[in-house]
Amino acid sequence: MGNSANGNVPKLYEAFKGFFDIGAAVNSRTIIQAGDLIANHYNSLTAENEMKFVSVHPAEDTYTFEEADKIAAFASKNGMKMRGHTLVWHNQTSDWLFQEDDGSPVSRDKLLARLKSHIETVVNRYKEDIYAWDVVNEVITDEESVALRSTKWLDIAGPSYIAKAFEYAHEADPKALLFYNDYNESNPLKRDKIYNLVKSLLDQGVPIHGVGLQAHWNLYDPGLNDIRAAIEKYASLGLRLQLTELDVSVFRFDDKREDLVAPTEEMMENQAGRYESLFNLLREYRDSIDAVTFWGAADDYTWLNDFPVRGRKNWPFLFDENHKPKDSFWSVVNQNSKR
Ligand code: HAH
Repeated sequence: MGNSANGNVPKLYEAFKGFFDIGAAVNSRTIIQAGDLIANHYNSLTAENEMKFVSVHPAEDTYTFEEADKIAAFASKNGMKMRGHTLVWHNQTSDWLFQEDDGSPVSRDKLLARLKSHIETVVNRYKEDIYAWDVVNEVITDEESVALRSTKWLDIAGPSYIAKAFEYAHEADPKALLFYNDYNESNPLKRDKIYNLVKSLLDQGVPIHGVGLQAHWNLYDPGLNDIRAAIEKYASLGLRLQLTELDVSVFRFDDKREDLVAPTEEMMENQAGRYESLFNLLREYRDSIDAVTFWGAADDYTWLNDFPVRGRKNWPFLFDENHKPKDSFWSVVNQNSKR
C-alpha cells in the first residue's frame, strides 16, 4: 500500500492502482482551498463548471478560457489526468447559441455550424490536457414514455445533433475518448433508454467510446442490484465505462429535511458501509471501469449544498470539511489492502 501521503494516510488513488483512476471535480476556488488534498489523493480532474458552454463561450465572438486554463494548468502541474465536461447540455448553455440577433430561433444549419465551431475551438485548446470528453450530457428523460429530453437542441436541430456532436469532437481530436454521460443511469427504465440511444449511435457508426454513469447516489438508492445490472448492460455494448460524478448524499432524494448542521453518527456509519459495498462492486467490474470521479473533493464544498434543497448542507464524500479522511475513506481503502 502507498502510505506516502500525510503520515499513515494512504493516497486514495494509490489504493486503487490497478483498478481505476480516482478523480475529483474541482472549480477555481477548490483548487486553492483544497489544492493539497486534491493533488495528494486524486489522479484525475474534471472542471465542475469551468468548461461548460456558458463559462467558455458567453457570446458568439467571445471565448473566456481563463478559469478553465487554471484548472488545466493545475492538473498538468500535478501530473494528473483530465476529463472534459461538457460539450452539449441543456443547462449552463448561452442563449445566443439558439438565437438570431433579433431573438428569433436560428436555423438547424446555423445551430450545427455554431456547435461545430464551438467543439473545434474548445476540444482543440485542451488537446494536450484532456484525454476524454463528456460530449453529450443528459439528453434522456426520466419520464416513462418519452426518450429524448425536450430542449432547444432537439427543437431546432432534431435528434441528429447528438451524432453530430460526437463527429465534430472526433474530428477535433481523434485521440480523445468520447462519452455519453447521464444521471439516474442505474434506474432500469432510464438505463434501457440510455442503452438504446448509445446502441443506435454505434449502429450508425458514430464515434463514441464510453458511457459515463454520473452516479449521484445516496445512502439508500439506487440498489446494488440495479447498479450491477446497469454496469453489465452498458458494458455489453463493448464500450468503456466511467463513474463520472460520484457522490453519496446522506438524504433520500425526496427528503427535504433542513435541520442538520452536522451529519448524524448513524449517517456517517451508513455512508461508510454504503461506500464499502459500492467500491466492492466497482472493483468487480475493473475490466470495464477505467475511472471513478467524485463530483467534488471533500465535504466543505459540494454542489449538493444547494441541490435539491437550496442552502442545505450535505456530506457526500470520503474527506470531511477539514479535509480529514472519514470512516467512508477507510472503508474503501482498507478493502483494497484486504485483497
Ligand atoms: C449534473 N447533473 C451535471 O452533469 C453537472 O454538470 C452539474 O455540475 C451537477 C450535476 C445532475 C442532475 C441534474 O442536472 C438535474 C437533476 C438531477 C441531477
